[in-house]
Amino acid sequence: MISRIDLRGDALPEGGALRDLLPRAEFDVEAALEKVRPICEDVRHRGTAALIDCARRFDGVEIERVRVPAEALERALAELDPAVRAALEESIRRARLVHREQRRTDTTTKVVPGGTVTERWVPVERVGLYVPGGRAVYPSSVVMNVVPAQEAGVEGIAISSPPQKEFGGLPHPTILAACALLGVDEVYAAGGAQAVAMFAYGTDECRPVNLVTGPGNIFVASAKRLLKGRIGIDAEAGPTEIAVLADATADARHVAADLISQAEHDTLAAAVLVTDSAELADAVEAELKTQVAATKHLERITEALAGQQSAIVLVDGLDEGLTVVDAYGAEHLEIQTADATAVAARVRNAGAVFVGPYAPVSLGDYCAGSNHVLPTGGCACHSSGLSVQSFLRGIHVVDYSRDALAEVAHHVVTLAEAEDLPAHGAALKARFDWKVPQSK
Ligand code: HSO
Ligand code: ZN
Repeated sequence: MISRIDLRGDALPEGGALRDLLPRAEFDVEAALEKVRPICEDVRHRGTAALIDCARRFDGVEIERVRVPAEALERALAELDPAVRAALEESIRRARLVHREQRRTDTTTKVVPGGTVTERWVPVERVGLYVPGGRAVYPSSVVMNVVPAQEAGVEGIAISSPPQKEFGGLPHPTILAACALLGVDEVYAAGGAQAVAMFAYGTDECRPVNLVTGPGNIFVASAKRLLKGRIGIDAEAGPTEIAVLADATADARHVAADLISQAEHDTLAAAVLVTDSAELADAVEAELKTQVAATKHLERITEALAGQQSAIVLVDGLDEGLTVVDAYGAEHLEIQTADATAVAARVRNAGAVFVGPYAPVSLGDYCAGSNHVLPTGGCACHSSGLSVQSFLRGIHVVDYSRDALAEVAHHVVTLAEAEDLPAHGAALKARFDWKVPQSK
């Protein structure tokens, strides 16, 4: 049901070699580019007409317009199950608490008397947030994209989610209700690569955006790669991952339930247990068998756990366990060990860390206050999840007086000459009667 990788005994290989031993899903974004390119070109040239054709071709539904009318948003909110509304409201409230604290204040550094550099944090003007549809209907992802954008002060927020045949060509009603709850009224029924192209190039209905964020399938990731530069992107999100670092003190029932929880997303989802306890490994495997049998999405979960991307990794001790989880760089990492807080503090690479027995990944998916749009595929080694920071740019504002410039002019001229760029130096000399001021 789940494979084992036994790293006990010999010393662990270094960095890249260790990473190659660890399981990972194949997610070939490059290979999808050839399919995605003509779709994006079509949207670029034919706009809404192309999106309507895509809806017919990929979503099996006839639509007349892509923009979701205001009445549909209002209706979805009015018809939203009150318990779901209350849960979404709590999710939003907690996410706001955390993301509000991430706001940056401008800083001004006095480099010399009369010479300052200010870093001014300015929100991106207009963003397009992608929310998957189809098998994955995630109103929680609306929350996780919109809240940081709003807290960053973004003024133009547009959301796109695939049109659903079942709902007359509109995105899923719970997604529409979540948009309405968050006060987002610009919503489009477009999915996949075509949605990213709509955001990048704009159409008669949708003005182009500066930045596209949010998870999606391989075609969304591929379109992001193709259009990056014209638009900013957060990440090329791949299938979701959970790694659990556990020792003999962990409860096998919890560990198994958490591995299954993320395997539920996708047949390519990764569930990895890293442990120094062979007894725990056996107990978790036994638990997986019983618990999986009782799940609703049995086939998907079974395939994800049996896939090459999932495994139980046996290590000699917690230090080695930490080396392994750092090499893996999981999207989500749970620490289920004695003194979990201290162990968690030593983690270097993870999208988000969940500490101890009462912080399962599912909590973070919905209601911890943390963000659930996180780096996958090992990108946690160099990138962070979505935050207020994702929607801001830090602009350096340079302000020097004549005296402050005179003081450093000779260094600028020297460096300009060293780079064979004398016109750079001349720009300074022009301000001082074509002479380099002598330093005091
Ligand atoms: N675990 C997913 C997010 C999610 N889970 C949405 C449930 N709904 C990726 O972090
Ligand atoms: Zn999840």
